[in-house]
Amino acid sequence: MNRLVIVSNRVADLRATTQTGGLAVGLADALKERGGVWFGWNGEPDGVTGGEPQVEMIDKVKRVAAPLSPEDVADYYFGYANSVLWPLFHYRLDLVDYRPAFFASYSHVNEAFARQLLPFLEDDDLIWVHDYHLIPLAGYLRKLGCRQRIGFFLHIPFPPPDLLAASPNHEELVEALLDYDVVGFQSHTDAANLKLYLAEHNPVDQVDETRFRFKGRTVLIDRFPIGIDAAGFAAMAREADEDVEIDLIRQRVLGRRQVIGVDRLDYSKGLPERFKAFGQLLEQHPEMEKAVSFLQIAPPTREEVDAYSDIRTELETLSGSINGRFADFNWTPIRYIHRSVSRRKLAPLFRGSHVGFITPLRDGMNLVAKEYVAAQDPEDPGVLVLSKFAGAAEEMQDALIVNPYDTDDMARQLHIALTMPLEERRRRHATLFEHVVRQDARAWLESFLAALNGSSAKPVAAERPYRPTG
Ligand code: GDG
Repeated sequence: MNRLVIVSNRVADLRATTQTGGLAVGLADALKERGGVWFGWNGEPDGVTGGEPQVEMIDKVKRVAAPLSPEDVADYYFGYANSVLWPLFHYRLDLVDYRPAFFASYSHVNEAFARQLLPFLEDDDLIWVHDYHLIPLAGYLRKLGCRQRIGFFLHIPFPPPDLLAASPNHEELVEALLDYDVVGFQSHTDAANLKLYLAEHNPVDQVDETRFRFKGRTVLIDRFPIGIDAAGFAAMAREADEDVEIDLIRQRVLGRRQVIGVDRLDYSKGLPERFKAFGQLLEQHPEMEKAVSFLQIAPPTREEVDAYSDIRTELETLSGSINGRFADFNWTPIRYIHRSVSRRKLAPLFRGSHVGFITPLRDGMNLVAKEYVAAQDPEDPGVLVLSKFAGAAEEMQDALIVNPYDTDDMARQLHIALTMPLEERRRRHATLFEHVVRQDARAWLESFLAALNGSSAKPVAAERPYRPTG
Protein backbone atom coordinates (compact mmCIF):
# COMPACT_ATOMS: atom_id res chain seq x y z
CA MET A 1 0.00 0.00 0.00
CA ASN A 2 1.47 3.38 -0.99
CA ARG A 3 2.15 6.00 1.62
CA LEU A 4 -0.25 8.93 1.60
CA VAL A 5 0.65 12.61 1.67
CA ILE A 6 -2.18 15.00 2.46
CA VAL A 7 -1.80 18.70 1.84
CA SER A 8 -4.43 21.18 3.03
CA ASN A 9 -4.35 24.87 3.78
CA ARG A 10 -4.36 24.21 7.51
CA VAL A 11 -2.71 21.12 8.90
CA ALA A 12 -5.15 19.13 11.05
CA ASP A 13 -4.64 18.60 14.75
CA LEU A 14 -4.05 14.84 14.48
CA ARG A 15 -4.37 14.32 18.22
CA ALA A 16 -7.87 15.84 18.57
CA THR A 17 -9.73 14.67 15.48
CA THR A 18 -12.78 13.34 17.34
CA GLN A 19 -14.03 16.91 17.77
CA THR A 20 -13.43 18.05 14.21
CA GLY A 21 -15.72 15.68 12.40
CA GLY A 22 -15.87 12.96 9.81
CA LEU A 23 -13.57 14.45 7.20
CA ALA A 24 -10.53 15.00 9.41
CA VAL A 25 -11.15 11.69 11.18
CA GLY A 26 -11.48 9.80 7.88
CA LEU A 27 -8.34 11.34 6.42
CA ALA A 28 -6.38 10.90 9.66
CA ASP A 29 -7.42 7.21 9.81
CA ALA A 30 -6.29 6.62 6.24
CA LEU A 31 -2.97 8.30 7.06
CA LYS A 32 -2.47 6.23 10.20
CA GLU A 33 -3.18 3.04 8.26
CA ARG A 34 -0.83 3.76 5.37
CA GLY A 35 1.66 6.00 7.12
CA GLY A 36 2.60 9.30 5.55
CA VAL A 37 2.58 13.03 5.92
CA TRP A 38 0.01 15.79 6.58
CA PHE A 39 1.38 19.14 5.42
CA GLY A 40 -0.21 22.57 5.80
CA TRP A 41 -0.09 26.05 7.33
CA ASN A 42 0.25 26.11 11.12
CA GLY A 43 -2.67 28.59 11.38
CA GLU A 44 -0.57 31.33 13.05
CA PRO A 45 -0.52 34.80 11.46
CA ASP A 46 2.98 35.88 12.50
CA GLY A 47 5.62 33.61 10.94
CA VAL A 48 7.96 33.82 7.99
CA THR A 49 6.80 32.28 4.71
CA GLY A 50 9.23 29.54 3.67
CA GLY A 51 10.60 29.37 7.23
CA GLU A 52 11.42 26.15 9.05
CA PRO A 53 8.23 24.03 9.44
CA GLN A 54 7.45 22.35 12.73
CA VAL A 55 7.60 18.55 12.36
CA GLU A 56 5.92 16.16 14.77
CA MET A 57 5.66 12.37 14.49
CA ILE A 58 2.29 10.95 15.58
CA ASP A 59 2.29 7.14 15.21
CA LYS A 60 3.24 6.53 11.57
CA VAL A 61 2.27 10.06 10.50
CA LYS A 62 4.48 13.12 10.13
CA ARG A 63 2.60 16.34 10.83
CA VAL A 64 4.39 19.19 9.09
CA ALA A 65 3.16 22.68 10.03
CA ALA A 66 4.54 25.52 7.92
CA PRO A 67 4.61 29.19 8.96
CA LEU A 68 3.23 32.14 6.94
CA SER A 69 4.05 35.83 7.18
CA PRO A 70 1.36 38.36 8.23
CA GLU A 71 1.42 39.79 4.66
CA ASP A 72 0.78 36.35 3.13
CA VAL A 73 -1.99 35.57 5.63
CA ALA A 74 -3.61 38.84 4.51
CA ASP A 75 -3.00 38.48 0.74
CA TYR A 76 -2.96 34.70 0.14
CA TYR A 77 -5.46 33.48 2.75
CA PHE A 78 -7.89 36.34 3.38
CA GLY A 79 -7.06 37.88 -0.01
CA TYR A 80 -6.87 35.58 -3.01
CA ALA A 81 -8.36 32.46 -1.40
CA ASN A 82 -11.23 34.04 0.52
CA SER A 83 -11.91 37.37 -1.19
CA VAL A 84 -11.45 36.16 -4.80
CA LEU A 85 -11.74 32.38 -5.22
CA TRP A 86 -14.38 31.74 -2.52
CA PRO A 87 -16.92 34.30 -3.86
CA LEU A 88 -16.06 33.55 -7.51
CA PHE A 89 -16.50 29.79 -7.09
CA HIS A 90 -19.77 30.41 -5.22
CA TYR A 91 -21.08 32.40 -8.22
CA ARG A 92 -20.77 35.73 -6.34
CA LEU A 93 -18.90 37.98 -8.76
CA ASP A 94 -20.41 40.95 -6.92
CA LEU A 95 -18.35 40.09 -3.82
CA VAL A 96 -15.03 39.44 -5.55
CA ASP A 97 -12.35 41.88 -4.30
CA TYR A 98 -9.61 41.42 -6.88
CA ARG A 99 -6.14 42.91 -6.31
CA PRO A 100 -2.98 41.91 -8.23
CA ALA A 101 -1.00 41.61 -4.96
CA PHE A 102 -3.39 38.84 -3.87
CA PHE A 103 -2.53 36.59 -6.83
CA ALA A 104 1.20 37.28 -6.44
CA SER A 105 1.01 36.16 -2.80
CA TYR A 106 -1.12 33.11 -3.71
CA SER A 107 1.53 31.98 -6.21
CA HIS A 108 4.38 32.77 -3.81
CA VAL A 109 2.85 30.75 -0.95
CA ASN A 110 2.11 27.74 -3.19
CA GLU A 111 5.68 27.80 -4.48
CA ALA A 112 7.06 28.04 -0.94
CA PHE A 113 4.83 25.13 0.20
CA ALA A 114 6.03 23.00 -2.74
CA ARG A 115 9.69 23.62 -1.78
CA GLN A 116 9.00 22.84 1.88
CA LEU A 117 7.06 19.66 1.10
CA LEU A 118 9.63 18.21 -1.33
CA PRO A 119 12.13 16.83 1.24
CA PHE A 120 9.33 14.85 2.93
CA LEU A 121 8.30 12.98 -0.24
CA GLU A 122 9.18 9.38 -1.17
CA ASP A 123 9.09 7.92 -4.68
CA ASP A 124 5.88 5.87 -4.39
CA ASP A 125 3.84 8.39 -2.38
CA LEU A 126 0.31 9.28 -3.38
CA ILE A 127 -0.09 13.04 -2.90
CA TRP A 128 -3.59 14.36 -2.23
CA VAL A 129 -4.05 18.14 -2.27
CA HIS A 130 -7.21 19.70 -0.81
CA ASP A 131 -9.13 22.75 -1.88
CA TYR A 132 -9.00 26.11 -3.57
CA HIS A 133 -6.10 27.53 -1.55
CA LEU A 134 -3.66 25.14 -3.23
CA ILE A 135 -4.64 24.86 -6.92
CA PRO A 136 -1.11 25.71 -8.23
CA LEU A 137 0.73 23.36 -5.86
CA ALA A 138 1.10 20.43 -8.29
CA GLY A 139 2.57 22.73 -10.95
CA TYR A 140 5.27 23.94 -8.57
CA LEU A 141 5.97 20.38 -7.39
CA ARG A 142 6.30 19.22 -11.01
CA LYS A 143 8.75 22.07 -11.71
CA LEU A 144 10.87 20.77 -8.83
CA GLY A 145 10.97 17.34 -10.50
CA CYS A 146 8.20 15.61 -8.57
CA ARG A 147 6.92 12.58 -10.56
CA GLN A 148 4.57 11.07 -7.98
CA ARG A 149 0.85 10.82 -8.68
CA ILE A 150 -0.87 13.97 -7.41
CA GLY A 151 -4.63 14.34 -6.91
CA PHE A 152 -6.69 17.44 -6.17
CA PHE A 153 -10.09 17.59 -4.51
CA LEU A 154 -12.17 20.77 -4.60
CA HIS A 155 -14.49 20.97 -1.59
CA ILE A 156 -16.40 23.98 -2.94
CA PRO A 157 -18.33 24.44 -6.21
CA PHE A 158 -16.63 25.05 -9.55
CA PRO A 159 -18.30 27.84 -11.55
CA PRO A 160 -19.53 27.78 -15.17
CA PRO A 161 -17.02 28.97 -17.82
CA ASP A 162 -18.48 32.46 -18.27
CA LEU A 163 -18.19 33.22 -14.58
CA LEU A 164 -14.71 31.75 -14.29
CA ALA A 165 -13.57 33.76 -17.30
CA ALA A 166 -14.39 36.95 -15.36
CA SER A 167 -11.34 36.24 -13.21
CA PRO A 168 -8.12 37.74 -14.61
CA ASN A 169 -6.27 34.51 -13.74
CA HIS A 170 -8.68 31.94 -15.14
CA GLU A 171 -6.23 30.54 -17.68
CA GLU A 172 -3.47 30.00 -15.09
CA LEU A 173 -5.93 28.41 -12.67
CA VAL A 174 -7.25 25.89 -15.19
CA GLU A 175 -3.78 25.03 -16.52
CA ALA A 176 -2.68 24.52 -12.92
CA LEU A 177 -5.52 22.04 -12.42
CA LEU A 178 -4.31 20.09 -15.44
CA ASP A 179 -0.96 19.47 -13.69
CA TYR A 180 -2.75 16.96 -11.44
CA ASP A 181 -3.40 13.30 -12.33
CA VAL A 182 -6.88 13.38 -10.78
CA VAL A 183 -9.13 16.41 -10.34
CA GLY A 184 -12.09 15.56 -8.12
CA PHE A 185 -15.27 17.56 -7.60
CA GLN A 186 -18.28 17.17 -5.32
CA SER A 187 -20.96 17.10 -8.00
CA HIS A 188 -21.76 16.41 -11.65
CA THR A 189 -22.43 20.11 -12.14
CA ASP A 190 -18.93 21.08 -10.96
CA ALA A 191 -17.13 18.44 -13.05
CA ALA A 192 -19.26 19.40 -16.07
CA ASN A 193 -18.33 23.08 -15.60
CA LEU A 194 -14.60 22.34 -15.89
CA LYS A 195 -15.20 20.11 -18.93
CA LEU A 196 -17.26 22.87 -20.57
CA TYR A 197 -14.47 25.37 -19.90
CA LEU A 198 -11.93 23.00 -21.46
CA ALA A 199 -14.12 22.51 -24.51
CA GLU A 200 -14.34 26.28 -24.98
CA HIS A 201 -10.87 27.49 -23.99
CA ASN A 202 -8.16 24.80 -23.86
CA PRO A 203 -6.39 22.58 -26.38
CA VAL A 204 -7.05 19.28 -24.58
CA ASP A 205 -7.98 15.97 -26.19
CA GLN A 206 -10.87 14.18 -24.58
CA VAL A 207 -10.13 10.43 -24.35
CA ASP A 208 -13.43 9.38 -22.78
CA GLU A 209 -16.05 10.82 -20.45
CA THR A 210 -13.58 11.46 -17.63
CA ARG A 211 -10.09 11.38 -19.14
CA PHE A 212 -8.29 14.18 -20.97
CA ARG A 213 -4.84 14.36 -22.61
CA PHE A 214 -2.87 17.56 -22.03
CA LYS A 215 0.85 18.13 -22.71
CA GLY A 216 1.49 14.38 -23.01
CA ARG A 217 -0.23 13.47 -19.72
CA THR A 218 -3.66 12.05 -18.87
CA VAL A 219 -5.85 13.85 -16.35
CA LEU A 220 -8.92 12.25 -14.81
CA ILE A 221 -11.76 14.68 -14.07
CA ASP A 222 -14.65 13.23 -12.11
CA ARG A 223 -17.03 13.61 -9.20
CA PHE A 224 -16.34 12.08 -5.79
CA PRO A 225 -19.19 13.18 -3.50
CA ILE A 226 -17.90 13.54 0.04
CA GLY A 227 -19.59 11.73 2.93
CA ILE A 228 -19.61 11.71 6.73
CA ASP A 229 -18.88 9.12 9.41
CA ALA A 230 -22.60 8.27 9.43
CA ALA A 231 -22.46 5.47 12.00
CA GLY A 232 -20.37 7.55 14.40
CA PHE A 233 -22.62 10.58 14.08
CA ALA A 234 -25.79 8.49 14.56
CA ALA A 235 -24.32 7.02 17.76
CA MET A 236 -23.41 10.49 19.06
CA ALA A 237 -26.96 11.71 18.37
CA ARG A 238 -28.41 9.09 20.74
CA GLU A 239 -26.37 10.39 23.70
CA ALA A 240 -27.67 13.80 24.76
CA ASP A 241 -25.88 15.86 27.45
CA GLU A 242 -28.09 16.89 30.36
CA ASP A 243 -28.60 20.49 29.19
CA VAL A 244 -29.60 19.40 25.66
CA GLU A 245 -31.90 16.73 27.11
CA ILE A 246 -33.66 19.27 29.35
CA ASP A 247 -34.17 21.67 26.43
CA LEU A 248 -35.61 18.90 24.24
CA ILE A 249 -37.94 17.70 27.04
CA ARG A 250 -39.16 21.29 27.53
CA GLN A 251 -40.01 21.53 23.81
CA ARG A 252 -41.86 18.20 23.98
CA VAL A 253 -43.87 19.17 27.06
CA LEU A 254 -44.89 22.45 25.42
CA GLY A 255 -45.80 20.54 22.22
CA ARG A 256 -43.37 22.68 20.23
CA ARG A 257 -41.58 21.67 17.06
CA GLN A 258 -38.06 22.78 16.30
CA VAL A 259 -36.55 23.73 12.97
CA ILE A 260 -32.73 23.68 12.96
CA GLY A 261 -30.01 25.18 10.80
CA VAL A 262 -26.24 24.89 11.42
CA ASP A 263 -23.79 26.74 9.20
CA ARG A 264 -20.59 28.70 9.46
CA LEU A 265 -21.73 32.33 9.19
CA ASP A 266 -21.05 32.69 5.48
CA TYR A 267 -22.91 34.60 2.75
CA SER A 268 -23.02 31.42 0.63
CA LYS A 269 -25.28 29.68 3.18
CA GLY A 270 -28.43 31.71 2.39
CA LEU A 271 -29.14 32.68 6.00
CA PRO A 272 -31.05 35.98 5.45
CA GLU A 273 -33.36 34.29 2.92
CA ARG A 274 -33.87 31.42 5.41
CA PHE A 275 -34.80 33.82 8.24
CA LYS A 276 -37.23 35.64 5.93
CA ALA A 277 -38.84 32.34 4.90
CA PHE A 278 -39.37 31.43 8.56
CA GLY A 279 -40.96 34.87 9.13
CA GLN A 280 -43.25 34.24 6.14
CA LEU A 281 -44.28 30.87 7.57
CA LEU A 282 -45.40 32.58 10.79
CA GLU A 283 -47.20 35.27 8.83
CA GLN A 284 -49.05 32.84 6.56
CA HIS A 285 -49.83 30.26 9.27
CA PRO A 286 -50.85 31.97 12.51
CA GLU A 287 -51.54 28.51 13.99
CA MET A 288 -47.76 27.95 13.91
CA GLU A 289 -47.19 30.72 16.45
CA LYS A 290 -45.86 29.19 19.66
CA ALA A 291 -46.02 25.78 17.98
CA VAL A 292 -42.64 26.05 16.24
CA SER A 293 -39.29 27.69 16.86
CA PHE A 294 -36.23 28.02 14.69
CA LEU A 295 -32.77 27.33 16.15
CA GLN A 296 -29.99 28.68 13.95
CA ILE A 297 -26.40 28.01 15.02
CA ALA A 298 -23.93 30.08 12.99
CA PRO A 299 -20.40 30.28 14.41
CA PRO A 300 -18.23 33.14 13.11
CA THR A 301 -15.58 32.67 10.42
CA ARG A 302 -13.25 34.93 8.41
CA GLU A 303 -14.42 38.06 10.19
CA GLU A 304 -11.44 39.96 8.76
CA VAL A 305 -13.22 39.94 5.36
CA ASP A 306 -15.81 42.77 5.01
CA ALA A 307 -18.51 40.63 3.37
CA TYR A 308 -18.61 38.51 6.55
CA SER A 309 -19.21 41.41 8.95
CA ASP A 310 -21.96 42.69 6.59
CA ILE A 311 -23.83 39.37 6.75
CA ARG A 312 -23.53 39.32 10.52
CA THR A 313 -25.17 42.75 10.85
CA GLU A 314 -27.91 41.76 8.39
CA LEU A 315 -28.77 38.62 10.36
CA GLU A 316 -28.86 40.40 13.70
CA THR A 317 -31.27 42.97 12.25
CA LEU A 318 -33.48 40.31 10.65
CA SER A 319 -33.73 38.02 13.68
CA GLY A 320 -34.39 41.07 15.87
CA SER A 321 -37.20 42.30 13.66
CA ILE A 322 -38.87 38.86 13.25
CA ASN A 323 -38.64 38.19 16.99
CA GLY A 324 -39.85 41.73 17.77
CA ARG A 325 -42.89 41.16 15.59
CA PHE A 326 -43.92 37.62 16.64
CA ALA A 327 -42.35 36.81 20.05
CA ASP A 328 -44.32 36.54 23.27
CA PHE A 329 -43.11 36.56 26.88
CA ASN A 330 -42.97 32.75 26.79
CA TRP A 331 -41.88 32.08 23.20
CA THR A 332 -38.93 33.21 21.07
CA PRO A 333 -39.50 32.34 17.38
CA ILE A 334 -35.84 32.51 16.27
CA ARG A 335 -32.99 31.46 18.55
CA TYR A 336 -29.90 32.66 16.74
CA ILE A 337 -26.58 31.54 18.21
CA HIS A 338 -23.47 33.22 16.83
CA ARG A 339 -21.07 30.86 18.61
CA SER A 340 -19.73 27.39 18.03
CA VAL A 341 -21.60 24.54 19.72
CA SER A 342 -19.76 21.29 20.46
CA ARG A 343 -20.33 18.36 18.12
CA ARG A 344 -21.49 16.27 21.05
CA LYS A 345 -24.39 18.69 21.54
CA LEU A 346 -25.07 19.30 17.85
CA ALA A 347 -25.85 15.65 17.08
CA PRO A 348 -28.69 15.24 19.67
CA LEU A 349 -29.99 18.71 18.77
CA PHE A 350 -30.35 17.49 15.16
CA ARG A 351 -32.14 14.38 16.41
CA GLY A 352 -34.55 16.44 18.52
CA SER A 353 -35.43 18.80 15.65
CA HIS A 354 -38.42 18.14 13.39
CA VAL A 355 -36.95 19.88 10.37
CA GLY A 356 -33.38 20.33 9.12
CA PHE A 357 -33.53 23.62 7.20
CA ILE A 358 -30.43 23.69 4.98
CA THR A 359 -30.72 26.28 2.24
CA PRO A 360 -27.35 27.50 0.91
CA LEU A 361 -27.39 29.72 -2.18
CA ARG A 362 -24.51 27.57 -3.44
CA ASP A 363 -22.54 24.83 -1.64
CA GLY A 364 -19.97 22.25 -2.72
CA MET A 365 -21.72 19.46 -0.83
CA ASN A 366 -23.05 20.50 2.63
CA LEU A 367 -22.20 17.96 5.29
CA VAL A 368 -24.83 19.30 7.71
CA ALA A 369 -27.56 17.88 5.45
CA LYS A 370 -25.98 14.42 5.80
CA GLU A 371 -25.41 14.83 9.54
CA TYR A 372 -29.06 15.80 10.05
CA VAL A 373 -30.22 12.62 8.28
CA ALA A 374 -27.73 10.39 10.13
CA ALA A 375 -28.88 11.78 13.51
CA GLN A 376 -32.61 11.03 13.11
CA ASP A 377 -34.59 8.37 14.92
CA PRO A 378 -35.66 6.07 12.04
CA GLU A 379 -38.98 5.34 13.82
CA ASP A 380 -39.90 9.03 14.10
CA PRO A 381 -37.57 10.97 11.80
CA GLY A 382 -37.52 14.66 11.01
CA VAL A 383 -37.68 16.09 7.49
CA LEU A 384 -34.78 17.56 5.53
CA VAL A 385 -35.56 20.75 3.58
CA LEU A 386 -32.61 21.21 1.23
CA SER A 387 -31.48 23.80 -1.29
CA LYS A 388 -31.32 22.64 -4.88
CA PHE A 389 -27.98 24.49 -5.14
CA ALA A 390 -26.19 22.36 -2.53
CA GLY A 391 -24.10 19.56 -4.07
CA ALA A 392 -25.93 17.25 -1.64
CA ALA A 393 -29.17 17.79 -3.59
CA GLU A 394 -27.83 15.66 -6.47
CA GLU A 395 -27.79 12.67 -4.13
CA MET A 396 -30.57 13.52 -1.67
CA GLN A 397 -33.64 13.80 -3.86
CA ASP A 398 -35.89 12.46 -1.10
CA ALA A 399 -35.44 15.67 0.83
CA LEU A 400 -37.90 18.49 0.17
CA ILE A 401 -35.86 20.35 -2.44
CA VAL A 402 -36.27 24.15 -2.47
CA ASN A 403 -35.07 27.18 -4.36
CA PRO A 404 -33.16 29.19 -1.71
CA TYR A 405 -33.82 32.49 -3.51
CA ASP A 406 -37.60 31.94 -3.37
CA THR A 407 -38.72 32.65 0.19
CA ASP A 408 -42.38 31.82 -0.66
CA ASP A 409 -41.34 28.37 -1.86
CA MET A 410 -39.22 27.83 1.26
CA ALA A 411 -42.07 28.89 3.60
CA ARG A 412 -44.43 26.51 1.75
CA GLN A 413 -42.04 23.56 1.95
CA LEU A 414 -41.34 24.31 5.61
CA HIS A 415 -45.05 24.03 6.31
CA ILE A 416 -45.24 20.74 4.37
CA ALA A 417 -42.28 19.44 6.39
CA LEU A 418 -43.80 20.45 9.73
CA THR A 419 -47.10 18.73 8.94
CA MET A 420 -45.82 15.66 7.05
CA PRO A 421 -47.43 12.35 8.12
CA LEU A 422 -45.22 9.82 9.92
CA GLU A 423 -45.35 7.26 7.12
CA GLU A 424 -44.02 9.68 4.50
CA ARG A 425 -41.33 10.92 6.88
CA ARG A 426 -40.18 7.36 7.47
CA ARG A 427 -40.18 6.52 3.78
CA ARG A 428 -38.14 9.59 2.80
CA HIS A 429 -35.74 9.17 5.70
CA ALA A 430 -35.10 5.47 4.99
CA THR A 431 -33.87 6.22 1.45
CA LEU A 432 -31.78 9.20 2.54
CA PHE A 433 -30.27 7.32 5.48
CA GLU A 434 -29.36 4.33 3.35
CA HIS A 435 -27.51 6.62 0.97
CA VAL A 436 -25.70 8.59 3.69
CA VAL A 437 -24.48 5.34 5.26
CA ARG A 438 -23.39 3.81 1.96
CA GLN A 439 -21.71 6.91 0.55
CA ASP A 440 -19.88 7.72 3.79
CA ALA A 441 -16.48 9.32 4.44
CA ARG A 442 -14.72 6.01 4.00
CA ALA A 443 -16.34 5.30 0.61
CA TRP A 444 -15.38 8.79 -0.57
CA LEU A 445 -11.81 8.34 0.51
CA GLU A 446 -11.45 4.90 -1.00
CA SER A 447 -12.95 5.90 -4.33
CA PHE A 448 -10.66 8.93 -4.63
CA LEU A 449 -7.55 6.99 -3.65
CA ALA A 450 -8.45 4.18 -6.07
CA ALA A 451 -8.68 6.72 -8.88
CA LEU A 452 -5.41 8.36 -7.80
CA ASN A 453 -3.72 4.98 -7.63
CA GLY A 454 -4.91 4.29 -11.16
CA SER A 455 -6.66 1.12 -10.04
CA SER A 456 -10.14 2.45 -10.73
CA ALA A 457 -11.38 5.36 -12.74
CA LYS A 458 -14.88 5.10 -11.34
CA PRO A 459 -16.12 6.79 -8.20
CA VAL A 460 -18.84 5.02 -6.18
CA ALA A 461 -22.01 5.33 -8.26
CA ALA A 462 -25.12 7.09 -7.05
CA GLU A 463 -27.98 4.67 -6.48
CA ARG A 464 -30.09 6.15 -9.24
CA PRO A 465 -29.55 8.26 -12.34
CA TYR A 466 -28.81 11.90 -11.64
CA ARG A 467 -31.67 14.29 -12.34
CA PRO A 468 -30.43 17.89 -12.69
CA THR A 469 -32.16 20.21 -10.23
CA GLY A 470 -31.56 23.42 -12.08
C1 GDG B 1 -16.76 23.01 2.87
C2 GDG B 1 -17.74 23.21 1.69
C3 GDG B 1 -18.40 20.80 1.85
C4 GDG B 1 -20.82 23.89 11.82
N1 GDG B 1 -21.07 24.66 12.89
C5 GDG B 1 -20.57 24.02 13.95
C6 GDG B 1 -19.98 22.84 13.50
N2 GDG B 1 -20.15 22.78 12.19
C7 GDG B 1 -19.70 21.65 11.35
C8 GDG B 1 -20.87 20.94 10.71
C9 GDG B 1 -20.18 20.29 9.52
C10 GDG B 1 -19.10 21.30 9.17
O1 GDG B 1 -18.89 22.12 10.31
C11 GDG B 1 -19.54 22.23 8.03
O2 GDG B 1 -19.48 21.52 6.86
P1 GDG B 1 -20.31 21.97 5.57
O3 GDG B 1 -20.16 20.92 4.56
O4 GDG B 1 -21.73 22.18 5.95
O5 GDG B 1 -19.75 23.39 5.11
P2 GDG B 1 -18.29 24.13 4.95
O6 GDG B 1 -17.69 24.43 6.25
O7 GDG B 1 -18.58 25.33 4.10
O8 GDG B 1 -17.37 23.08 4.17
C12 GDG B 1 -18.91 22.25 1.79
C13 GDG B 1 -17.33 20.65 2.92
O9 GDG B 1 -16.29 21.63 2.77
C14 GDG B 1 -16.69 19.26 2.90
O10 GDG B 1 -16.19 18.95 1.64
O11 GDG B 1 -19.49 19.95 2.14
O12 GDG B 1 -19.77 22.40 0.67
O13 GDG B 1 -18.21 24.58 1.67
O14 GDG B 1 -19.57 19.10 9.89
O15 GDG B 1 -21.46 20.07 11.62
N3 GDG B 1 -19.37 21.95 14.32
C15 GDG B 1 -19.33 22.26 15.64
N4 GDG B 1 -19.89 23.41 16.14
C16 GDG B 1 -20.51 24.31 15.34
O16 GDG B 1 -21.02 25.34 15.83
N5 GDG B 1 -18.75 21.40 16.49
